[in-house]
Amino acid sequence: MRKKIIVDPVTRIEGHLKVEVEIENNRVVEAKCSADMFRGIEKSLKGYDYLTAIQITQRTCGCCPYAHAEAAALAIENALNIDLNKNGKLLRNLVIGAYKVKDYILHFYTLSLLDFMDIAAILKYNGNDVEVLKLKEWVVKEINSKAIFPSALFLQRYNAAYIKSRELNFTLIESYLESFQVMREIEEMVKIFGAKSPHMTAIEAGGITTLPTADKLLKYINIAQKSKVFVYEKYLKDVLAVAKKYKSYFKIGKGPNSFLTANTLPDLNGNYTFVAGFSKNFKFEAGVDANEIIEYHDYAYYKPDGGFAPLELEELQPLTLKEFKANDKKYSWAKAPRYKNTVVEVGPAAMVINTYLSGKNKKLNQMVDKINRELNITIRDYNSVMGRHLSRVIMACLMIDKLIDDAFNVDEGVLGFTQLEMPSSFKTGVGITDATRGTLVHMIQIGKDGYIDNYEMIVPTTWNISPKDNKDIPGALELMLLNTKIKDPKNPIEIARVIRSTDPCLACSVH
Ligand code: NFE
Repeated sequence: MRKKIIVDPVTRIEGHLKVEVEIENNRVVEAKCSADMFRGIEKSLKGYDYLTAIQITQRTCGCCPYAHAEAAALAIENALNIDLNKNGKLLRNLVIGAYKVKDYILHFYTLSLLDFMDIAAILKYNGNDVEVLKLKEWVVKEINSKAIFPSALFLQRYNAAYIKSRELNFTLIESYLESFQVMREIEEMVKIFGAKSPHMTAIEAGGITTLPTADKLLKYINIAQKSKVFVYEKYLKDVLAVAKKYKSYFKIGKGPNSFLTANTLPDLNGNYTFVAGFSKNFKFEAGVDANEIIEYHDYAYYKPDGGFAPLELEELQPLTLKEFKANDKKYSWAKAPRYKNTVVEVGPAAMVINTYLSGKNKKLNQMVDKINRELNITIRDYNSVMGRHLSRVIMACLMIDKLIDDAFNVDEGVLGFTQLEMPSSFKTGVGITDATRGTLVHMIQIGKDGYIDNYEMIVPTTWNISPKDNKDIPGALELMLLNTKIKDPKNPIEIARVIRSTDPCLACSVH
C-alpha cells in the first residue's frame, strides 16, 4: 500500500519548498516538489533603465545577490560588446568568489550538518572550547525552562541515526560554531571591493567601481589567508569525516545523470577555473548555449501550457485565483527548464563532474583523484547526496587559492571599470554564469533610449526543483528522491538529506 509523506515547509533551506513523496515498501515511488511565492521580478523590470537590472535583480534573493548582479552585468556587457579590463576581471572574481566560499561554508555547517552530527552530544561536552561551553549552558537552560519548543533549532529534530562517535561530534560542534566567525570575516572580503553585502553596489556592467588601493588589497589577502586555514583544516576534514561515516550516501540521491555548468572565475588568458559544459551519462560536451533552453509550464501555475524559449515568455500569465482553485494538475510556481530537451542537475556536483571530465583544471583533477582514493569512490559517485557536499568543499578549496592568487595580481591604484556608452539601437544580451547553486542565465532586451523591453532569468534552483515537463518527466530533485529508502516514515531524514544536498533557494527559483 502506498503512503504519503509531506515535508512542508522544508526547513534549513532558503524560501518555501513543499515536498510530497509517495512510498511503497518504504521506497519513494513518486515525488513532487512545489515552489511557492510568485513575485514577477522580470515583469517589474520592463520600462526601467537597462543599468537598473543589476540592482533590481539582486533583490530576487538575499543568498546569492552577487550572482544576479554578475549575470545582469554579463548580459549588458554582451549586449553592448564590452570587455572588462584586467582589474575588472580580477576584482569581480574577488567579490563573487569570496561570496561563494562563504555560501559553501554556510550550506555545510549551518544548513546541513545538523542532519548528520548529533548536536545533543553537546550535553556531554567536557572540553575547554569557550563557545561550545556557552552553547551547552544555553541548551541546558532551554531544556530546564519547560518551554514548548526548547532549543528548537537543535533538539526538535527527526529521530534518526546521527553520528555516534562522541569525539567526532565534539569536533564538528566546535567547527560549527567557529564557522559563524569565519563567515562573518569572509563577508568583510566581499565588502572590501563589493562596497556592501548583501546586495553589492560596486558590481557594474563594465567591471567593479571600487578602487583597489594597497590597504584594501592587503586587508583582503590577510582575511583570505586566514579563511584558507579554516577551509582546508576544518571544512575539508569535517566533510571527509562525515563522508566516511555515511558512505551509503554516495549511492543515495542520484539525479538525472545529466549535468549543466557555465564558465566561472576567469583568468587573464581566457580560461576559467570551473568550465561550461553539458554532460550526459558522463560524456562531456564543452560550452553552454542559451538557445538550447526551453521552459515548460504544463505542471506550473501559468498559462498557456507548453514550452517557450526564454525571451518568448512575454505572454505567459499566472493562473487567476479561480483557475488556481479549480486546477488539479499543476503543482508549482517553478517553471520546468530543460537543456537540449533533457532534465539537468546544476550546482557544485555538476561543476566538479564537468570540470573533471573536461580535463581543463589539473588541480581539480588531482584533488578529486586524491579524495577518491581516500574514500574509495569514483567521479560517478559525485552524483549523490555526499558527492554534492564533497563537491562544495572541493570548490571552496580551489576558490580560496584562486582568490589569493588573483588578489596578488591586481594592479594597485588602477580602476577595474570600463565606461559604457548608452545603446543607440535595440540590443539583446545573454549573461551566463555559475552561481553558488548552479547555472544562472539572465537575458535582456534593451529597447529604445536604453529602457528594458524584456528580461528573463533562468535560475539554478529552478533547474533543480522543477516540476514535471511536457513529457511528464520529473525535475532533477524529484528524480533524486525516487527510489530513496525511508527507514521510518515518521522520521523521514533520508528525504531531508537528499533535498538539502541540492541547497535549494526558493526565492531565486520562482522570482
Ligand atoms: Ni537565491 Fe541562487 C539560486 C544561487 S541564483 S540563491 O538558485 O546560487 O543565482
